[in-house]
Amino acid sequence: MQTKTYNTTPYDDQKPGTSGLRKKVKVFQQPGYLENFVQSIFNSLEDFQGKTLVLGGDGRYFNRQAIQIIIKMAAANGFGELIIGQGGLLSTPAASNIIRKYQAFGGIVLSASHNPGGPDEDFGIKYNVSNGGPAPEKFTDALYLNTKTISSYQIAEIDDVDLDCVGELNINHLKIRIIDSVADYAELMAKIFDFDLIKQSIAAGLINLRFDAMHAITGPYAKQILEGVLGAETGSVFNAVPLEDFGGGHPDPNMAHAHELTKIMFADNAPTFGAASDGDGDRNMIMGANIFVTPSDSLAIMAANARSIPAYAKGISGVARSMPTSQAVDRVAAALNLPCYETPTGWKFFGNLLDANKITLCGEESFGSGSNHVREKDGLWAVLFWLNLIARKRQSVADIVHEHWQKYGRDIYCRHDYEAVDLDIANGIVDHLRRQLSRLPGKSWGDYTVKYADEFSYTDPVDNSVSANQGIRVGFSNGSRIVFRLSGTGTVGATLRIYIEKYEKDITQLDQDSGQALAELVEIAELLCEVKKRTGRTEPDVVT
Ligand code: VG1
Ligand code: CO
Repeated sequence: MQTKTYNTTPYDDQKPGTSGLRKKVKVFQQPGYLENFVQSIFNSLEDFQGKTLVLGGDGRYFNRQAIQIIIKMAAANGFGELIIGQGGLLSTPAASNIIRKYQAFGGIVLSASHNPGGPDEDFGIKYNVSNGGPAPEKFTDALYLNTKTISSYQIAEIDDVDLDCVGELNINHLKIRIIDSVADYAELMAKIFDFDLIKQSIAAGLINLRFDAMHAITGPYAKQILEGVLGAETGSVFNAVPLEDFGGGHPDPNMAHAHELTKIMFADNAPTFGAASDGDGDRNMIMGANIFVTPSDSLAIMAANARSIPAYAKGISGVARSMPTSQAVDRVAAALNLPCYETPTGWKFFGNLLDANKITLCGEESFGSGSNHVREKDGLWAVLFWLNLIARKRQSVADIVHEHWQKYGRDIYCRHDYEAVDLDIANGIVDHLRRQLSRLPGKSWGDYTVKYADEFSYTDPVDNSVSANQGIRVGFSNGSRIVFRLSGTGTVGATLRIYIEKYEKDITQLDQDSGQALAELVEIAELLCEVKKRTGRTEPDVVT
């Protein structure tokens, strides 16, 4: 195999964010841009010669071209085997599973997740390590340094690989395997959940489900598992064909973007269960007839009921949530006497805790939950968890949620996102918040008295690495909390996220409207951060 070395010069904007490098497709299409980043990944790795690399993506625009380039670069850099999802497709959790199952050295996952796709939209790339999880910060920091000094990259002069045919191909010392994207994942799910029970409940009409794949990667996975294996009616999974531009939509499973599902679930005679997943299949939204389950509640309910699921029947070792996620799961952990960890935003921070078996379940407010079965969050897994739970409890989603609130109280929650904010203004908001921190404790607005105000810093309990500046927290003496942080996944300007929660334990007040319940805290948030004043906007772009 001939390989060619190309000279290149660094791009200065290749710093990985919360989940890899995300940029507009046009940025990735600049000469050498993708190649620089991929070569910098390889330059940050050691001892991978002859080893296996997993490759797959969410199928968005530029996925196929990028995969062909990466195949040639991996070949030139000396990998011994490439395992690639058919058509270049692998959901993020499926890629994590393949890395673990076939004991690969690592994997490259091509995805910009919930961001829109198409020639003028977003593309993304990230590296996952041998435990199947996103590379830790230590690695992404080293990778970024490499992108700043790169001077050449290597390409093997081989033909494009036919990605559509499952099979094996040998080119000199390199083996390329194109595998069925769904099979291994479906097998894993069947080991975790009681498929027979779910199947019976669907057949008996106890569960009548709709799944919105949002024209993204979970389409084929959900079709095969929910309709094929579990017997849901044909058409239960809709928007099931992955499209390069997600049909022009925003593949983010929340009520703002999954309109079609939301309409179905809030109609008269709504199905009993509704769910959606995102661009790369790691997020989930859970709904019942006329009810939406917040992701923070979903995590808490899963933790409280884990023993109902075969894989967790013997109990769980602990739980973790990202810092902005509501404290609902903390209450369950306290009641069950389980360790509970608070990590920075992003799945990479759960990896060590899972590997060390300090936790079994974890989740984020951003519609992500998962367990020790892989090292990514997993949308369809969460859906199957709920289906298994409903089948076991023989209760509606609404009843499960209400019963949980009765027992633990309710953490009323919402997130406000201000997108594409001018970078200087956004940084000014964060500086303004920082400057107030020391003066806030003791300050009151109505019933809300500030108990603590700080900037979250995390020390990993396994390797003691420290991640500072992970968001600003303002906690009140009544348990309410406001968190501010800038997104690390956007591609235009800055996105300010404001997370608001209030704890309600009065059982006569559990059903209040969250907008009304949180209105006062929303006002306090504005007094603190001045986002409306400083941007001239009147409301957030997205409320979830
Ligand atoms: C967002 C979410 C975060 C999630 C990340 C990746 O990050 O808030 O919880 O882990 O996306 O999810 P940020 O930095 O924009 O807030 V995905 O589904 O985009 O891989
Ligand atoms: Co995602």
